[in-house]
Amino acid sequence: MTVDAVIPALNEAGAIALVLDELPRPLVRRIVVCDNGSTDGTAEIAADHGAVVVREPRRGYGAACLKALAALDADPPDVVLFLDADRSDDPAEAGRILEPILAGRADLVIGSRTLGTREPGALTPQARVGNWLATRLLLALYGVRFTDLGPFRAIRYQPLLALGMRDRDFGWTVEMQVKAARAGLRSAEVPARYRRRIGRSKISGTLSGSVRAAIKILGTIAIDYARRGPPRRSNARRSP
Ligand SMILES: Nc1nc2c(ncn2[C@@H]2O[C@H](COP(=O)(O)OP(=O)(O)O)[C@@H](O)[C@H]2O)c(=O)[nH]1
Ligand SMILES: [Mg+2]
Repeated sequence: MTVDAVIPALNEAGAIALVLDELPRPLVRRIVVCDNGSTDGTAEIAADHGAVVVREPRRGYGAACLKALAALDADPPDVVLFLDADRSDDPAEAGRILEPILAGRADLVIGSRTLGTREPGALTPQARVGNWLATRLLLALYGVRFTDLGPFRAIRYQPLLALGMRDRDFGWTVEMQVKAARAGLRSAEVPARYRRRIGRSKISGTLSGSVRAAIKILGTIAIDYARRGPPRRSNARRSP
């Protein structure tokens, strides 16, 4: 199976080279970095370290992921691995994240920072509360058991396209989990370690970012459920 990696990046010049160098290359065919208007040379560094760089001038985590996925379309992989550009996720764990998919046991794998070890201060208290609340809602409303909405994740490419991902910012990760639950994809979680980021946080490290992310994440769940109601029971599958 071919695996391509997607890394959204906004001003991560201090971290992106390490992330790219630490990603186990035999596992990953291509790495697409979507630069979201960085002003610190992130795009140039990424290109120097072997990434295919695409640019999305409109800000937003989801917008960057969508642009990177569009770049895969001409020569699609079997699996897409997502991770952040700030070196919070440990690229050396890519093999563990991919394993349930490569073994044919899952379609979507979330690297769970709740199950893994967290460096003190890596996950802010507001992010932990938000994740807890969102994953409780996913269980109550969709019958799927997740412990995190973490960015380090892998998903089979064709089922991902079929989900019709749309969110252009902080709702991206939860949208994928909600739509995967509805589509009956087999989901799995593996523990993922989480470190303090290099550089400055743009989302959970600021009050406005946290509030906007919380509203967007909970709103994504609420709007989906209000529009489409409970998922069909036969779709509530889980990997063994
Ligand atoms: N906030 C934000 N992050 C982006 C954007 N585009 C890409 N990113 C990347 O998304 C990842 C997560 O952002 P980060 O600031 O680490 O959020 P945090 O982990 O909640 O502190 C990083 O790799 C950013 O570089 C964007 O438009 N806005
Ligand atoms: Mg981060």
